[in-house]
Amino acid sequence: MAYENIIVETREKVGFIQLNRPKALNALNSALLTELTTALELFESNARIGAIVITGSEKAFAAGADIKEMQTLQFADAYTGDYFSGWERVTAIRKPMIAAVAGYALGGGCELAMMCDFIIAADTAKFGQPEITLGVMPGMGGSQRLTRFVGKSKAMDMCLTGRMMDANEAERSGLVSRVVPANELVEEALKAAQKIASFSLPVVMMTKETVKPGL
Ligand code: CO8
Repeated sequence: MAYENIIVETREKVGFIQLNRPKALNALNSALLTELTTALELFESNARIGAIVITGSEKAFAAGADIKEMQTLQFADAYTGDYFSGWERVTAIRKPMIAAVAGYALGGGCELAMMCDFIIAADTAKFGQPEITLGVMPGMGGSQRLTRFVGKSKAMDMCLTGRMMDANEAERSGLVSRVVPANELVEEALKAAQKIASFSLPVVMMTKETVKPGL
């Protein structure tokens, strides 16, 4: 498949996906979602791949669901058409996914990072659920995931004020597993993914499967 909104590469035993809509700060539109789920499912079915890294650009992992695509959407159409259901294909992936986040991870961008199994953040990362400032609410499970990861008080603070959390606060809060210098982000994420991919694939997959119900 020819991808227009993401870059897909194989690095040894790791599937590498870079979101690539730089002019829109990697805003997540339907075309990007279709490409992302296709690439993930191809890595899932490729026996040589043991782990997956998803990253964005230096400025933005993803600045959210695509506001321009959503702005004409009527509530009834979004609801009956199950507008966000495609994201369940991301959470259905059974191989480990690492989000390597630099810059903005906002709204749906923060949610995509949280759908991954862990987040490695650059020291430039900024996380937030600013939906409330647009008159909408987190729509892809983010309000529940964020609460499970950072606790009620901080999740309420983030979702109700729309403020951003920097990388250090995100690490203190348990949202990210580690913070690294921005220029080492992709290398560190790939290193972690290669390590995972060096282990027994069935055991890696079973480990992910058994950790998930605890979330
Ligand atoms: N969607 C579409 N385009 C975007 C988005 C986005 N989420 N974010 C940025 N862009 C575009 C801008 O429109 C701009 O394009 P153009 O040059 O054509 O005008 C380009 O990216 C660059 O953006 P800025 O000029 O704004 O860049 P700055 O560096 O000045 O600011 C920010 C960066 C702070 C990230 C700023 O762009 C911003 O605040 N973006 C919006 C962030 C946001 O609100 N995200 C949440 C979106 S809603 C969501 O994710 C889930 C909604 C669930 C709804 C459920 C109801 C159905």
